[in-house]
Amino acid sequence: MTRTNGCADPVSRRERRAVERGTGRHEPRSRHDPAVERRGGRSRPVAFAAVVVGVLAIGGYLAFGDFFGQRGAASGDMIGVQASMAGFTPKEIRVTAGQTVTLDFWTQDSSGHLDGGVHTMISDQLGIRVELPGADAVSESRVAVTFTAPMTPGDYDIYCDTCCGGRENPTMHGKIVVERG
Ligand SMILES: [Cu+2]
Repeated sequence: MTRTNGCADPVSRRERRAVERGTGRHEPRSRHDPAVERRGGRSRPVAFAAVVVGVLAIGGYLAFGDFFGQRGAASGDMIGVQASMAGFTPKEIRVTAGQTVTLDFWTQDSSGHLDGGVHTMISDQLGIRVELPGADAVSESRVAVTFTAPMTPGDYDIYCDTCCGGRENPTMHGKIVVERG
């Protein structure tokens, strides 16, 4: 066999290496041969460790990054609002003009106490009209309410029309406060 260039075909290279291993074992040589090192298994644990570190990093980011990130996002993108016989909690929901917001609208009240079995969140100005079924089989019932805040800053009324006197009862009102961006 004649040596042609560095890019010998894989089969003949493998054969040649097999011959070298069979005929003479020179430790120093194999230590300098990257292919032998790779097969020696030293890099496999390293690769495995790298994968583990990667998974932990991603997992940690998802678990804690999200947790910490929520402090910033909570005031913006996802806001919890509870409906009860006391009205909305919190009563004031602060958003930024033009911002798309999702309210996590939830209740622990059972449907038997509510007209039509639901609380509602209604805002004529913001075009919100949502029914939240009572929590019967589960401990909490919830529904996501997504809307885009108007560009005009100000207070926008929301109310529940299905309990405790509904719209006529001041307690059943809350407000979405739109602040300048
Ligand atoms: Cu209600």
